[in-house]
Amino acid sequence: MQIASKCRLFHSHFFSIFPQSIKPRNPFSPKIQKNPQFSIYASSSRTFNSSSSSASILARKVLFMAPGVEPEDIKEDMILPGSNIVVGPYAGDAKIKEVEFVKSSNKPKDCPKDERPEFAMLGRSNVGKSSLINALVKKKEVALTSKKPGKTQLINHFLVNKSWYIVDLPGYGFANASEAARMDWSSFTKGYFLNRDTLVSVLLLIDASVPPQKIDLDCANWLGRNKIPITFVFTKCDKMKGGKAKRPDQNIRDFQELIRQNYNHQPPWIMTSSVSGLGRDELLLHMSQLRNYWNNE
Ligand SMILES: Nc1nc2c(ncn2[C@@H]2O[C@H](COP(=O)(O)OP(=O)(O)O)[C@@H](O)[C@H]2O)c(=O)[nH]1
Ligand SMILES: [Mg+2]
Repeated sequence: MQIASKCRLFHSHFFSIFPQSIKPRNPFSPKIQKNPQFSIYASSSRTFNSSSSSASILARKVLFMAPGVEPEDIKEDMILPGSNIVVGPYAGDAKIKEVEFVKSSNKPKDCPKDERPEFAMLGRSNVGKSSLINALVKKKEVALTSKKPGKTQLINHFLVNKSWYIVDLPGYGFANASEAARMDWSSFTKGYFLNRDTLVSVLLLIDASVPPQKIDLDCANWLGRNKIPITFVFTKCDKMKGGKAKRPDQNIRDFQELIRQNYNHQPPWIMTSSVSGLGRDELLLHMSQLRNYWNNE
């Protein structure tokens, strides 16, 4: 199959990210409510209806259906802890054995052209992107040296197990960047998203230690409108601030609530911490099933 049409097919099957036209009426099936890991989402439920058809409609709306899984087949132990992600038959071979830095590109058209699938890491400056990449690959030497905010505009490709890429994109929302630097980010990075046929999913990193930020919501909505598949990766979930600041789980709930206003189906989301290792293996498993499905289609 041509890569571009493969890309469209894949996206339309597993990333239902069209702007919401109907609000989900029924919240959560009994199974989902029983899962303690799922309580972060379930706690915002309003009414309750246990009929199996509405449970399956619900499952379609709030859970991320893995490739090869039907809503009626879902059991609670198929949902990855700290996420809404269902694990299906394509999951496997998630381990990272080797990573090599391939290249830095300063234009989308200079990116590698070998058609291997890739995941792009995106987020606000200071969201914990470099830390997460290091935690995923467990290799300090791959670490990106911290770049001067707003100055370096590079797309960095890392080849994993000689078969797929992690792509580090420039951060956005630099506090001190000039308007010109910010505009530069948008045309540069938007060009990458709109033209990269081998992009399996954007991992949009969201700092769970702070309340929802407009710039993150704007970014998520732009990606949704352009039908770019997205996985929300909440970072710094270990941070339990005292005092008035909200805890990560509350910030995540608030973020979900805002996202739900614009998305018909909930995109996949997962909680992580680069400090405690929370969510690392789960995120790699999620990536493995998307990638394996991609490779097998
Ligand atoms: N508590 C906590 N701090 C983190 C975590 N990830 C990153 N940080 C801190 O957040 C700051 C920014 O991290 P960095 O990875 O450089 O962010 P980047 O600008 O997105 O690449 C650093 O001080 C990190 O130590 C995390 O999971 N938990
Ligand atoms: Mg960084």
